[in-house]
Amino acid sequence: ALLEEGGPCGTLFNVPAYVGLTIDAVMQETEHAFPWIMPDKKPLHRPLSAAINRLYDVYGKRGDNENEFYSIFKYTKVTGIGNQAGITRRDPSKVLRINGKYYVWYTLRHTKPPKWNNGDDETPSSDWDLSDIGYAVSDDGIHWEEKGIAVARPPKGTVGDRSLATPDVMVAEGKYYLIYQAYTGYYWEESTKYRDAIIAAYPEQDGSSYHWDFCCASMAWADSPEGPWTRLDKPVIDRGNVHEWDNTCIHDPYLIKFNGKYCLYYKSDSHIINDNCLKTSQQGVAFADSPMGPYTKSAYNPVLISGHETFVYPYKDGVVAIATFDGPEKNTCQFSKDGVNFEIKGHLGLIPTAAGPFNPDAFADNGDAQGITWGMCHMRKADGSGFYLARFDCDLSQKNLHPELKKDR
Ligand code: AAL
Repeated sequence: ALLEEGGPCGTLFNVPAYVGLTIDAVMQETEHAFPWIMPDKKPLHRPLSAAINRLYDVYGKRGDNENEFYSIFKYTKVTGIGNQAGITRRDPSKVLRINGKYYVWYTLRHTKPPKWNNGDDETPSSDWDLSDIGYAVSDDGIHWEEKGIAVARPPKGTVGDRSLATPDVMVAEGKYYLIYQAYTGYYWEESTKYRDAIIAAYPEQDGSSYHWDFCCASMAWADSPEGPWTRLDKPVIDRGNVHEWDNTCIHDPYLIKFNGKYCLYYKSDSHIINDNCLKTSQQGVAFADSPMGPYTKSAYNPVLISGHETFVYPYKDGVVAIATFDGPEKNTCQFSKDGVNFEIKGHLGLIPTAAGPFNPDAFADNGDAQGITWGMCHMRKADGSGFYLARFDCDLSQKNLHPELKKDR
């Protein structure tokens, strides 16, 4: 029964432990979170272990149940954009509420089955190849109606002609913006050229591990969430040069407004080792004064040394980033006052993969963001043929909940 929904772990990426569990099993699994109760003062009359010292010095009386940076996660099957043979839906955007309805955008692929890294004009080379940006609406976040394609791939010869994937959405200055990974060229030809340039610059390092998922992020804008969308057909943020930490890709672009700036968080990795680069998934941020950029990468990048897909939200007067399943700080909830320097505040388990939270104040920039209580994420199909969307619920919010969030509880 445990293998009913999820398949065995893939070989391509680390995948979270719950991939092999049914959604129901994951819900049971995550419903246990025991609080701790302890005396006020550290005992001085007996020897204390390192762990007991940490309990008093680092964690204190505050149990995880009262920690705003801690939550369990529950998972719920959804209708309309859930598990469906032959269709992949993955990497959902944040969820928006517009005129009383929830909207989500995601990678939508309805093609022949992928041949990993070996596709052709009609056969995808990965689960997110030959995709477009789809979207769906819902009254309750559980029953969704797929409305179809929001942004389709452009004609050949244009940035993003091979695949558009992994979108996020922003509302700013009276317009809607979608940002997404844009893959260009047959077999990601452009990417291969770029990979070869890295190999040529570092001949002494093992080029065989350079992966092929090279892309930039591009954008489209619209006056309404229903479109029509106007694609920019050019990068709004591009990979770094061969010597930089983000020399492979701009993945998982995610937009918030913070401290007066449009902030674009993204994941990258380098596959080269030098003073700027290490081989693991990392995340950086870029800032702009206008929604469509230009986005200037922070000189401090990377700002997170762990996590796979970006999972950030404004919180109080700062920004929370959740590091999922890669790197030394995996499974942590981190907080930053300036959006750049993050500190670990909580440890999490069974974190949603590729989460797109319902984030009512993602763009409010009022120094009092309320956090999140649910969102959408993706799950792997049991037969490994693709992914589908599910809902997660959590409590990563202030006690005094945002009216929008309160309504949802
Ligand atoms: C995801 C994301 C990006 C990658 C691929 C599709 O989970 O990290 O979007 O390119 O996998």
